[in-house]
Amino acid sequence: MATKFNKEKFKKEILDHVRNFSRKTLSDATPQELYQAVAFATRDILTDDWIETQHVYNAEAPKTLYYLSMEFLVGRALGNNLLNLGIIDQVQEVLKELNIKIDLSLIEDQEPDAGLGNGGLGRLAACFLDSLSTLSYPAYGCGIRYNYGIFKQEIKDGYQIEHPDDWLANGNPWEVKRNDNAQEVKFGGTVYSYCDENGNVHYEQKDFQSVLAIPYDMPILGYKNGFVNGLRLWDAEAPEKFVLRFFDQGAYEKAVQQQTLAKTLVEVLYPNDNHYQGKALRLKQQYFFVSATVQSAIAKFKKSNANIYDLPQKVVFQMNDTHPAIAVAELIRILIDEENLGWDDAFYITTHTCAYTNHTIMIEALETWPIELFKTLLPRVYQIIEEINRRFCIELREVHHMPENIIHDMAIVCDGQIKMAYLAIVGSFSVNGVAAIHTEILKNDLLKNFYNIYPDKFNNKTNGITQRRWLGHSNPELANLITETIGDDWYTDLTALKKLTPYAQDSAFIDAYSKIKHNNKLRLAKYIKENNNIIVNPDSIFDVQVKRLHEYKRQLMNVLNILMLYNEIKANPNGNYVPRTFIFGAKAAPGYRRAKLIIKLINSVANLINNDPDVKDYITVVFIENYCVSNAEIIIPAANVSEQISTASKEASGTSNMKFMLNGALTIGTLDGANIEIYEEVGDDNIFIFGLTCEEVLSLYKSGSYNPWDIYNHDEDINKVLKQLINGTIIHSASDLFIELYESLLNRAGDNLADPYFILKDLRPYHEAQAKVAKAYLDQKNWNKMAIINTACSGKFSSDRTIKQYAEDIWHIKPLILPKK
Ligand code: 26Q
Repeated sequence: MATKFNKEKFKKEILDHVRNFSRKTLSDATPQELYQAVAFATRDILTDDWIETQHVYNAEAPKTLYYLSMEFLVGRALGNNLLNLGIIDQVQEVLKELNIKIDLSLIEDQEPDAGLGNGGLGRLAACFLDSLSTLSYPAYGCGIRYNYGIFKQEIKDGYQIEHPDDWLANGNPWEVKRNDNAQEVKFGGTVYSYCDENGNVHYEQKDFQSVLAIPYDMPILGYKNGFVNGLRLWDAEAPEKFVLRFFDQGAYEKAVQQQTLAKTLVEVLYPNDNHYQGKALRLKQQYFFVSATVQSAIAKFKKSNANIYDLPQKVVFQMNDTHPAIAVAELIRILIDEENLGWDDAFYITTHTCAYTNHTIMIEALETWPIELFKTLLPRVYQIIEEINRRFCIELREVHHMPENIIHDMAIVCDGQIKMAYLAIVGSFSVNGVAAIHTEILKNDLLKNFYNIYPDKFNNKTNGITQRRWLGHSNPELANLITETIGDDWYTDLTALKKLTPYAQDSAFIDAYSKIKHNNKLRLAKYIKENNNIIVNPDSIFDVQVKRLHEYKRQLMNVLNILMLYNEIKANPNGNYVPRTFIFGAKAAPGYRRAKLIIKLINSVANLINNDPDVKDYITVVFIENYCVSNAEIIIPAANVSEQISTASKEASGTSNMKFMLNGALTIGTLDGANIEIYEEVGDDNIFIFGLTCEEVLSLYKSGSYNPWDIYNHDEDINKVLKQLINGTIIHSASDLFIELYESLLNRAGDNLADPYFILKDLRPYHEAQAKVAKAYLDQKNWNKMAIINTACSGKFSSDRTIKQYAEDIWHIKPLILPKK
């Protein structure tokens, strides 16, 4: 059912677009103008598929998933769309025949990333959309059309500087505005209740401010199946713009307020990752897109269904973390206030329609909102949350016979705060974690009280990634080699990679595989030369840690190990060392001071090492600016070593670990998140595991018996490195710059434990594991075998597998069959 490609039509569209939109001939068009032209021509092709998919939707009215997420970190669309349409070669021919001199990949580089997410959670949502369409499941992604996505990072004098990400500056060729589906969302005001003649109580919100939610749909294509779902991103507009013309003071003021609200609402993505900040605007954003989505889902449902009680058979809302958890209360509100249902029916329908995914056990990431703020902003929704809580506490007392102290701990509304995770659990029929160990920690630790009363709600869905983008698109040479060797089934069934296992013993295959890795390293070396002006040795180990900067991810431990290595070489400059390039990429939340200081430390250590003639042949340190989806596509295929070194229990799953594995990097990692499942797939011989286990970490927290000074006093090498943080070794002129980091590793401060992430505790085992990595790399043939085994064993980590599990176990949705063309 692959889309028909009409070469002459495609050519004409490119020429017409350049002519009509840029008033130019092709030879004068800039690369950006060429991108726009190719994107519009491509959009024209997929539009027919999109319309057709919509027709089937309308005819069949299948059960539909609404994936609610504050973040969709999609990245670029052009290359991915060409891949999924199966027309890359044809488009390349067209460019050639049109005498266009620049490469398709350079045209693709003109597209700004759709960076509407921070990291793992947002990228997971994007991979899920790709899998949903490839598997033909009826689904919408629902989120916010931020005017500014995740900030652009510049490194200046070693420090992170943030710049706004004006991703819509040149327009967005992929989106379609849908005025006909606009929704009104109401904020503030007062709730009045009145009794009708039958004695039923009704509620009405008055004196509110309203915002118009306008959807923009972006097409999400399945892989060569003609299936197109929509990513629906809501923009905000002020209603009744005309009111501004009136002189009535009250109306004028209100109109201005509404304008301001609409303008600020969707302005920018909050750049926090795994850290909660209780800002009123964030809560407004959450309610805005959730209310618009729930309203439009119900309106659509009612078009083809007469009975509102059938909602759970036709609609499922998956809440991506607690950020959209307000959906629970909003759905109850609509069912009661607008559909005139009683509480019990509204609650039953809601708790059979909503499902919740937890992505973190980090206490500082758990969302709670002050009652006062909530009540002022969303008075009716607050009443409903209070009522959910009141009834829940009664259930705990009367049905589950819970003691009062436990009821207090489990209450949704308590001590002036609303706990969104508890609201999500009580309001959902499914609660899932994102890797096996993470789900176990939820059940036995963080959410154990809830697990005790609702054991059947809890389930695991180990994360996955889409092989279309993370191998097919980002590593085309390896994709081709694999297809030549075992066929192309892997595009839609990643477990087919298992067939590569025997080729790990095949010299010709090993050579071809390692040649491709080398080419990918050259491609990254070129990127680094252009962006950092650093020349890296492509024969050195490319050792990569790319992810958000967070203390629990322990980039600091990586740096301390580099300093230990540096000291070893300085002490014995004539020794034999395996050359290594340490590559970092990481954005820090703009308000996270310590994370930003760690970026400065990495850059300062890079400066020290890259300019030291004693060591620069053995170690190079590179910090790649502005880590994002599009440079991840260059970085990951070039890696030999994948750094997955979080404090055990802290990384819910991780997903870059899977991307690296797929592309043949060996993991050095802790037994945390999905690393454990990677370990199970590849076995002991093909991974470097070190450090504390989850159990050990959790029991050290409980006993409080960890004292980093023991390590400081007994391990000379670690002692030396710590002193170097504060004695001017790293920056001669500013020896006190990193005192904060030194202190955080050794001394407690207020509520903060000393070395809360066990960096010093795991540093020696990490250093030893790194020595094993170096030794293993010397045997290139065996290293390549291990790399091939990693690729061959990565089948489990396709988001296709994850999505099938969600669809079958939680959502109960079925693939839609499109008519044959
Ligand atoms: C919350 C409130 C206010 C402002 C921001 C936030 C906020 C935003 C983003 C809180 C958390 C996040 C992101 C969390 C996240 O990315 N978690 C990651 O999810 C991945 C997908 O499941 C996992 O693989 C990672 O382990 C997990 O860290």
